Amino acid sequence: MTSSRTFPRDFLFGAATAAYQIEGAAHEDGRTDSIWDTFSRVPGAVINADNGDVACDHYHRYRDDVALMRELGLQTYRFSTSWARVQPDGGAFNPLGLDFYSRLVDELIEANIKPWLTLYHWDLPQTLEDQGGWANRDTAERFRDYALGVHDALGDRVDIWTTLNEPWCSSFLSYTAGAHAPGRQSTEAGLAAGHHLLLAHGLTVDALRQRDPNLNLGITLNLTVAKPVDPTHPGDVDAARRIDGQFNRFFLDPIFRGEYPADVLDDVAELGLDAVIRDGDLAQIMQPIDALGVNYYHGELVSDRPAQHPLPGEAPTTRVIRSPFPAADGVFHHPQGLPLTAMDWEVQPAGLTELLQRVDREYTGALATSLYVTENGAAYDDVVTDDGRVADLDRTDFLTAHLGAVLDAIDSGVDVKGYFYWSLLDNYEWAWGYAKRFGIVRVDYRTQQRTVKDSGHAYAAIIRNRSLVPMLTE
Ligand code: GBH
Repeated sequence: MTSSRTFPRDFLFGAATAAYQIEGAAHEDGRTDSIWDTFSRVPGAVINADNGDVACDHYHRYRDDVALMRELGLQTYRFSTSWARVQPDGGAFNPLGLDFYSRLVDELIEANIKPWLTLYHWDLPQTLEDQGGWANRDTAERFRDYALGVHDALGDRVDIWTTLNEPWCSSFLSYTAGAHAPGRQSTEAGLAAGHHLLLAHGLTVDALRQRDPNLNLGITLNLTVAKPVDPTHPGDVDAARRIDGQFNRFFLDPIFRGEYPADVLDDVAELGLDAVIRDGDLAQIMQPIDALGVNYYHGELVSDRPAQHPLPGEAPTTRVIRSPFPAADGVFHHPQGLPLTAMDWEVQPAGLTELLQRVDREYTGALATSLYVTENGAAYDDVVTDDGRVADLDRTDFLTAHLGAVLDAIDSGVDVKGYFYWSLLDNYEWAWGYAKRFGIVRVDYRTQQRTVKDSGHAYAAIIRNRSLVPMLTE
């Protein structure tokens, strides 16, 4: 164990959600369909054909939800705005949609909780998808305009703005694998989407910065740690390189170095990426940013040879899912023998320490870019006891182990400034529908009743004490 289990004075504790996963009110106050409204209705795309029409009904219950956050002692709350609510059909701004976020922000500030805004958590207006979606370059400019409109409404009260949540998911998982909305299955479209998302980020940071130099601007990436099964087998080493290339370096290198990694460009040569990148794009993408959000769930152990007992992969939906990235074909994920969550993801807190150290060393350490863990969490098959408690000790263990991993990174010299548990509430887990629960607060989807789980109480104690020590001795 390391020396201190206490968090730095300015370290922020929070929890995260996303619009489509919690809001519901899918057809209210002028909101139009997003690609998730459409995709959730594609036969076989989502378990139980679940959709976000009602979700956690947060649109109507946000006041109670903010009261819960206050009860938990959260210092910050990461949420996303729904593009189709703010700009139905991607066109004129909708005052009713903006007003919802304005009321939410007021409520948060009133509760002394810092609003952390994400402009895009996967819910593209369907109209824009019909015009080519993220495979169409225009979408990047439309995104900047949307961001400026949200800033007009909230810029006086929100000072931390992140452009995208996990562009890997919005590009390769959504346009190449077809596992997420819009469910397209084109290698070329996935690569184009990846580039246009990065461009959207760069255009938006630039535009918001010009508006107000005092804003804190950033992006959230889903990053991973990839290790070869056998470090002496070149095929395994190359498999780890390819996974690192698509998840991490494809996004980090343009943002922080203004270039795509040469080996990844080689991997995808002849697949049309060159034609999509225009002169000046990389300079536009490489804007100085104030915050890099890291979403970490688990690492990967990979090989060019199949595992004897492979880990289960995607949601068991009935659509055929393709590989997300051309260069990942022929990469096999091997189990590391670690405990599994209900998603069958391995619990690997040490990977978070290693990841934060690596990002600091290779990308952000020398810059004025602060590191935050903007998502980390676990689904478990929670059991409600007779007296109505949710005794989710496994989630409490997950949370304390990962907060410990963050402290390990801090102890080693990495300036990590905050942590958001995913998620505040049980919610719509994309292709898994309502079958997987990540919350520190349970949602009964029949009554919409919220119950703070034991893990939520444990998190509240950690936040109160700003230390893991009570958790180790209690
Ligand atoms: C996050 O995505 C989302 O931001 C959030 O909305 C979601 O609810 C939450 O996590 C929980 O899922 O190696 O091809 O098997 C997490 C995204 C999880 C990205 C697993 C890649 C492995 C893909 N990721 N993952 S693969």
